[in-house]
Amino acid sequence: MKSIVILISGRGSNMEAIVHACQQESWPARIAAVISNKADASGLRFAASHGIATAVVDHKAFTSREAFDAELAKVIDGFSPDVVVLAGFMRILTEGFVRHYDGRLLNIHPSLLPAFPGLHTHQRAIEAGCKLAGATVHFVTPELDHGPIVMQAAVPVLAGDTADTLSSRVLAQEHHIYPQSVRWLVEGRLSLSEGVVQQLEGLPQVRWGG
Ligand code: NHR
Ligand code: GAR
Repeated sequence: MKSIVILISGRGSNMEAIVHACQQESWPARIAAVISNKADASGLRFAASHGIATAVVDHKAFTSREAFDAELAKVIDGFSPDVVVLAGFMRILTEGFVRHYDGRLLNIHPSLLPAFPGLHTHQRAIEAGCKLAGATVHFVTPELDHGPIVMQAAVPVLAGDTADTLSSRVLAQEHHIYPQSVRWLVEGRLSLSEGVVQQLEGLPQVRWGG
């Protein structure tokens, strides 16, 4: 049985999708803990109500990113995870932290990387006149939103879209591709070898949400 720790900062709908898929599809894994950098993250209530351990490591209580990351890693490692999942986690992580979880740390980013790394992706995609938007699951590397890509989902950008309408279309796809990717990682069907994604043949790597 593998252990998964999920990091959130807010609503945690991707975390919920992973918790449900893990239970309903009987993954060889359990969600050992949900950890937030914000005490008021609403996702913590969902986790607690599902009997999952929760913890808060408030970044504002630390004077440096290194000190925050060191405490965060200590709390995470208390759950001995095989896999660590960033699900709407909003703090940039230091190189030391990322290297400690090499090959075990996944993120979902709400754009078709390498387009639009960083924040405000939906507004930027609309302003750029993109006809396609989407989400990307990737292994986390020190360079923000530049890690090896595992899976992408694409959706159309429709006339009249706002950042809100586009983000909810993308989010619905995130809830498919993120649990799928985490499942492959805990099942050993997906791994990272010297910075390159190794994936068993036949696993879909793209999804269309049009
Ligand atoms: N850390 C590393 N080293 N590499 C990545 O690829 C990371 C990462 C940490 C988080 C998620 C990412 C996203 O999917 C992620 C990927 C936060 C920011 C950010 O600017 C940017 C990208 C992501 C997460 N955070 C501000 C900061 O100063 C705070 C913003 C806020 O609190 O609202 O850390 O988009
Ligand atoms: C998701 O769209 C996720 O891709 C994005 O924030 C949302 C979190 O929703 N992540 C980032 O922007 C990371 N910087 P959720 O809390 O409901 O999963």
